[in-house]
Amino acid sequence: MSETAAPKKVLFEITEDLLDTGMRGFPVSTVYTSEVDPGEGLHYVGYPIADLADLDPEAAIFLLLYKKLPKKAELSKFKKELVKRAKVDKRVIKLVTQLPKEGHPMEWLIAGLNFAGMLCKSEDNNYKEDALNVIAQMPEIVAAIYRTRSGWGKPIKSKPKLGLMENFVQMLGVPDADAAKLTRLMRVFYVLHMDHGGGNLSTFVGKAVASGKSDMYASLGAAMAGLYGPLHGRANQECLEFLDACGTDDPEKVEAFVRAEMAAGRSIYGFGHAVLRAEDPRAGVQYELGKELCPEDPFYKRAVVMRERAVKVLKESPKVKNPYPNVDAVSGTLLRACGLTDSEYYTVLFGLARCSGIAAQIVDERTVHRNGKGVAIYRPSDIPVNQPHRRLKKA
Ligand code: NMX
Ligand code: MLT
Repeated sequence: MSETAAPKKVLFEITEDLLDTGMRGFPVSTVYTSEVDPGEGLHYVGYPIADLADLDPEAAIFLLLYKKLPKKAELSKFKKELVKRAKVDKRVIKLVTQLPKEGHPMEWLIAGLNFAGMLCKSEDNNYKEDALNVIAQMPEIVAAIYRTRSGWGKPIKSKPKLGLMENFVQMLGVPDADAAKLTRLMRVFYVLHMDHGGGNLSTFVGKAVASGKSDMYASLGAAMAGLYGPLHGRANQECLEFLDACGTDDPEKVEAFVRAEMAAGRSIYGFGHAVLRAEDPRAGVQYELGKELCPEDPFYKRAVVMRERAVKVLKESPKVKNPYPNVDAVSGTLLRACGLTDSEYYTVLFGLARCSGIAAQIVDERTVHRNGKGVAIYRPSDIPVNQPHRRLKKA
């Protein structure tokens, strides 16, 4: 260091006990799209998520991409931009509809993103172009996966002018569902699930892959492999199965069920968080939405009891740092009540929304950070231990 250079501020001290904790709390980068405050939860560009829940999904995408809420004319222009880009190469749809049924829908989504990359990505690895394209294309890809696997019939023609989630719901064509209710839910679900700071597993993975200058589609495919895990995005599927297994909304029985799950060493899905230390506001918004959409639904009643009793039981465990509901505590319940009864697809719906936030963060990291040069290739270090055959060369 030269004599005049100011000493660098120490942000965080890495002590030995923090190794192998999954980098819990290590600041590794800066992020412009969102923040997760341990007490107050998620904010998009400074706005509390609960205040944004009823926003048009397109306006929320605009917010994450351009860091401001769109004015009326800007939103209308942006919607047209997405409509123009909502073209999926027919071969992508054909390929995703031929995948093996044994695969999980998330495996299909990952394959779908990779197929779309092969056939739709920009020639010059333009992250911004590809971000807009993939955000506009994903509803059609996900709807095709959903319909094909569910045996509901051939993919339905896309009508992007309807709006991102309105079109998605019409392309799903869920038999016997109340389309208005499902659309209301999917609009809120999309906005809530788009982004969660830069440190969640899927976002971290997506940005890491993009830092090696892999393209947007491949980076999002990798990110979705991260989301697939039951401790991350697949907790919404696990949580519905958990409520199903619970089988009651009797508070004493729910509590006994949670205790038995804990005693068996199983996770209490939909509860806990690596950063949050209070109830996730995204859960709060969904519990409220349940009062409007499905107050008498048996799973909803169970989830409401769980909100109190699971917290009570988890609070008794000294190792659990956050006993409160997270984003997955009730999302599957609402999806089920609105006609999407197969929980296997819930993580794909999470991914549909999350890709837009990850894409926005990748655009920032690749084109804005370090004065436009982009964040350097991710390359943390580790400490070698128990490697007995290691011989240091003497100088
Ligand atoms: N059920 C059972 N055990 C838990 C729970 C829970 N809900 N939450 C934390 N623990 C355990 C955790 O496994 C760890 O045990 P050990 O020391 O034996 O490894 C201990 O308590 C301390 O964990 P924390 O520091 O409180 O939480 P951590 O940051 O490690 O993990 C989660 C965060 C979210 C992975 C964890 O709370 C969890 O497994 N929750 C259930 C799964 C879930 O709902 N995931 C969704 C998260 C949101 N998302 O969509 O990504
Ligand atoms: C998320 O939305 O990604 C989850 O809450 C997990 C996280 O932030 O670690």
